[in-house]
Amino acid sequence: MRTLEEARKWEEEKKIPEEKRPVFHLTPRVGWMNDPNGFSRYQGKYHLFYQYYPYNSFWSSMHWGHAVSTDLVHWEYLPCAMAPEDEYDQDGCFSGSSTTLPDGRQLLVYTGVRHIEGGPPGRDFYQTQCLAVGDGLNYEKYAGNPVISTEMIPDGGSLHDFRDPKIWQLDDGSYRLVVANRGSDKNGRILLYESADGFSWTFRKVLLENDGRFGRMWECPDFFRLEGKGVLLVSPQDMLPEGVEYHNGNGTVCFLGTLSEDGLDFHPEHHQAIDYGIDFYAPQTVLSPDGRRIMIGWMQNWDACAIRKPASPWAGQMSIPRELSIRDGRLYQWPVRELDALRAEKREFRDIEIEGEMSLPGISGRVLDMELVIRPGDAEKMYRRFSIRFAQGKDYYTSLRFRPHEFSLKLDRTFSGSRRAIVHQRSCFVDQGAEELRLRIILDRYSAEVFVNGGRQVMTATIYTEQEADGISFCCDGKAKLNLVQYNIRA
Ligand code: DQQ
Repeated sequence: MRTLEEARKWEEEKKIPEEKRPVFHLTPRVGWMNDPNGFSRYQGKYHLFYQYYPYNSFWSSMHWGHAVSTDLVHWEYLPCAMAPEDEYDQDGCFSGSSTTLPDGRQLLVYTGVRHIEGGPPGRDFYQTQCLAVGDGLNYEKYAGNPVISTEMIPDGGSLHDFRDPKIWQLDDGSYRLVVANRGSDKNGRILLYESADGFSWTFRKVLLENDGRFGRMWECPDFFRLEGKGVLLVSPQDMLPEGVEYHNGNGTVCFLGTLSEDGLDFHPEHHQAIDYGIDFYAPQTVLSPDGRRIMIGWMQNWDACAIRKPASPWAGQMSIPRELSIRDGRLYQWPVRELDALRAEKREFRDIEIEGEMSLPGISGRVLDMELVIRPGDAEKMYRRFSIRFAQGKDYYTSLRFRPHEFSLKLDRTFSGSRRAIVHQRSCFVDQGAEELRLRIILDRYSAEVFVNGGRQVMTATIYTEQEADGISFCCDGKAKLNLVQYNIRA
């Protein structure tokens, strides 16, 4: 068992050159990162913790890494916040969240994974909910841990799958949290607990149960009100595909529905994927001081981790933080407006006719923000395929292919330089009534995030193509008209 002190010393010594990281996406200080944790505002800054294994670039004994930001696009590393060094969390400080106590201290709530000596292989642990209290830099685990023990799981729920508490404070000063649990039918469900002071908790109700339709176990819930609707975000494991809405394996689901005034009765009316790309999981949200609900996700998928070379000094990235809104009964996402301040060197083209393959002068790069509007170029004869290639070099590219007759948009990183037999393509169906396709593409050295039609859908993928491959080209098998604005991003 390695202590917090050891972790802090280790990360101090291991310096990764800035040019080996993305420019404006957060990566682990060193080693491995997965889920965002404790995404919150504290003492005038955004705090973001993350699932962290500093000693190597693979998932192992989970610590909490820590970073702060004033604008969500520049991050400063703080020392590792927690290590799994206590009896009740010796097998990992798993995901959780954070809030502020009335006395100004920061409260972290997380899942402690407790080892059971001689327990069944692969199941020799219990998961319980634990606390740590701190000043934004140093945290002390609560002497009364765990505060939600396995005895507090209702109706024969699993003692092994009980994790990822998301806490929030009510107007009356009391607290609630939602946490994921595997029910006796093996499916995930979301349990809601209440507390007057953040330390002493009671079970209140099952908020929502998976009827078997959305994978099996659910992970990393988040629950909030947005524009009068209740929103529940969950990340199911073991999903089965449903058209192009949901894909196999670990996915993300957003439920929108009615939420009673007391916030206790949630009735979903709509569900959708949160991200239609390859790499997005376990998102968590924070409320900004100006009232925006901002979501960040782990920009990786468990089944596709092999995309990254095992010898890399860091593995795992966070997505660009995204502002959430509801339109036409759907969740929309848009990059935080703070990113706009990093835009530099504008290049603009209007009404460019794309026929066959072509590139545009000055349009290239791997760290950029690009907005495109694609319209038919020939009223009589609609084109059948329009594609954009980026991160393009002699041998490599990643592409977006739009087939208007099928309303389908495909993100494809097959030729991005990956040597692994993992998923490299994903598609989504775009709005069928629209005359034009609008895309905002954000590239940052090792990733592409594509916001479709004003954020109605988002497709995210990591790409580890050599940085020299910075070409961008367009191809149409008929005629298309293109408006394009490109900015380089300068941090
Ligand atoms: N990752 C954490 C768990 C969570 C899972 C462990 C989701 O708390 O359920 O690193 O990626």
